[in-house]
Amino acid sequence: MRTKVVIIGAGPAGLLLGRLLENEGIETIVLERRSQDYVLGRIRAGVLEQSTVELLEKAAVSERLHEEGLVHDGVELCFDGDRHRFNFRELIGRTVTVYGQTEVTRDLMQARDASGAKTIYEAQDVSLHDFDGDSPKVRFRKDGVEHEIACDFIAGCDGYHGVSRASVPNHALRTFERVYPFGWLGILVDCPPVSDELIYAHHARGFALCSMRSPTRSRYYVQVPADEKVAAWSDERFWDELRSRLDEETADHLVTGPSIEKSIAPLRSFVAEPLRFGRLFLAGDAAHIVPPTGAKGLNLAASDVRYLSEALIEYYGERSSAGIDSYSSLALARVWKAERFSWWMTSILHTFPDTDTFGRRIQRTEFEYLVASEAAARSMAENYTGLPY
Ligand code: RFL
Ligand code: PHB
Repeated sequence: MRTKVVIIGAGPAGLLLGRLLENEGIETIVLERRSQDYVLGRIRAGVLEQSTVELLEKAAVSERLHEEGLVHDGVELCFDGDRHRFNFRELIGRTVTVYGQTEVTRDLMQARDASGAKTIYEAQDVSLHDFDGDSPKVRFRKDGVEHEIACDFIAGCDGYHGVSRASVPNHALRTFERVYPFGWLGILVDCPPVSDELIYAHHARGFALCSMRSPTRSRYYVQVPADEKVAAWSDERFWDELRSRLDEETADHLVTGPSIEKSIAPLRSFVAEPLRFGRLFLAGDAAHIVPPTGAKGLNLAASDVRYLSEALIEYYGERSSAGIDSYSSLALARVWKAERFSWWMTSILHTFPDTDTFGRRIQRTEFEYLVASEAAARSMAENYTGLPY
């Protein structure tokens, strides 16, 4: 087999890159370790920056997003029961859209199938070869048969645990990491959301988030210790804990029901540099992780893909390497700003085992400053809705 770009991973990064390249006539093959149903079964992100929506429009996969996505003008922060709304539209004239990652993935998969572009699911033992030279290759096994694809470039879009970053020699990679001593226990329920907008809550018992997927489906999270087990959390225990961390009015309005999904996600900040090694590029979670507090993970995957697709389109259209040469530095500049924002949101909203009384007062003062200062609120709004490219 031969193609122009082999894309490893059929998550949002890989599928969106494939779509943007296919639209320009650049042939790709996507290799995915899991089945299509498994990929669609993962409940993950929910908030799209305005620039991510614009990129999905450009990729011509935004029809259902515009029909079903919920445009949110702002979010609320709640600190020890004191709730305040931040109106992004008023502050900076931008909004976010609530539309599940599962739906983004489904739209991209359907568009890819309709275009006839090749996706190989359940590709086992994917391995990357010769990306430091001019003729990279990717090998894999499917239904017991070994295959090899020769290509011009490999795009490693295979997430944090993927094979792409692991194939880069250690000495060529610099990594930066912070692991937080807690995770998020999340549940999905077929109940109307407690509020029209997201509520991020700080409480002495820990962080909580009220989010949603649609007017009839809610997503809620509570901060739990890193070693917590899902089995220890009955639905009833979850609802009691969530209520205890919210302001009274919100707690009273909470509509509860049986969970249809319940899982714990660990929190981590991570960046690998650079994002290019010869003819291999890393994009999305394969290259960096943010704690979900800033709702940036999926948006950063889209941001990398925007830079990378433009670079590859320039390479094939104009035979110029300028774009691919600057991909890593351009993408990383935006990645680090989202890392900073996600770290900051995490640090003001969670309780840390080693936070003393001074630290809690500083967290409280951050909240009061945001409420009192339009400049501070605008800064948060600008970061939450997505920094300009
Ligand atoms: P993905 O989605 O992990 O996709 C990678 C794909 O690669 C496949 N793969 C392989 N394929 C072939 N060979 C191998 N050896 C392979 N190894 C792996 C995997 O099966 C998978 O299909 O990475 P991608 O595309 O970079 O997308 C990143 C996003 O998924 C991620 O950043 C977000 O989900 C993070 N995130 C959020 N981001 C937001 O922007 N807004 C949010 O509101 C938000 N909320 C969240 C989140 C992540 C969460 N969890 C579970 C970590 C909430 C949570 C709870
Ligand atoms: C979600 O709905 O899953 C969600 C929303 C906002 C976040 C993280 C997750 O910051």
